[in-house]
Amino acid sequence: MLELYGHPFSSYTWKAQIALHAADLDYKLHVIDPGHPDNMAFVAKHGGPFGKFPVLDDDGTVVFEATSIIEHLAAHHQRASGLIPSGRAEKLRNLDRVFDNYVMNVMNIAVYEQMRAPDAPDTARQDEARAQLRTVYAWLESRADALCREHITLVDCAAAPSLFYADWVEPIGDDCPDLQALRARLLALPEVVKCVDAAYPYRQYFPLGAPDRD
Ligand SMILES: N[C@@H](CCC(=O)N[C@@H](CS)C(=O)NCC(=O)O)C(=O)O
Repeated sequence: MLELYGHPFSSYTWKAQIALHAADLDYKLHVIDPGHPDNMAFVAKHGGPFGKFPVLDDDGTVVFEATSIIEHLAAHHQRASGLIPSGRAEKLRNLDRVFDNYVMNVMNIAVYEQMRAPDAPDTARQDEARAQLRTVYAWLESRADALCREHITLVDCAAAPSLFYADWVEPIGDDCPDLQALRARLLALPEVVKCVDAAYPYRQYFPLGAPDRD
């Protein structure tokens, strides 16, 4: 049994979960919260220099970083090999970096700032993150129509949680219809719907306030 350490509301946990769902691999989710100190200790020990999740335990092989988890699944589980098809691997890995570094992590700047100082966040910092999101949305707009068209790949695993949450922080504007449509295609995938549904009870905790949609 594959063991995944993470949280149902965590964007990077979704990324690994979507890959597991797409490959139809059974796994147990060990939730990271104060009610499960053993799980927190496992992640502190195995989640890289900053003890982050998700972390995968595959029969004793322990992997952190969502992308590395997907690389591990694709390399070691036949049913997951389609997540990184060899003919398109370089392009997919490049777009995976774009979604992590320029969508997910930029969106998180605004979120973490709100968590750091809920009553007096640095709004200039948050506005800057929102402006960066608008820039990356414009860059993605010309590439979005080609994405999420066949079976699920590494890029879809990254794009779904990135765009789900980034749109809550800075809505994708009507000047980016193909990106809006990509987000809708991703959120309609059963593999993603499972994550959205499992995260629903936690929406009230979204630091910037969750919109009444999705
Ligand atoms: N680069 C990491 C990022 C993981 C990450 O930021 N995880 C968040 C949850 S979505 C986390 O561990 N937050 C708790 C913490 O930073 O202590 C990955 O791709 O897995």
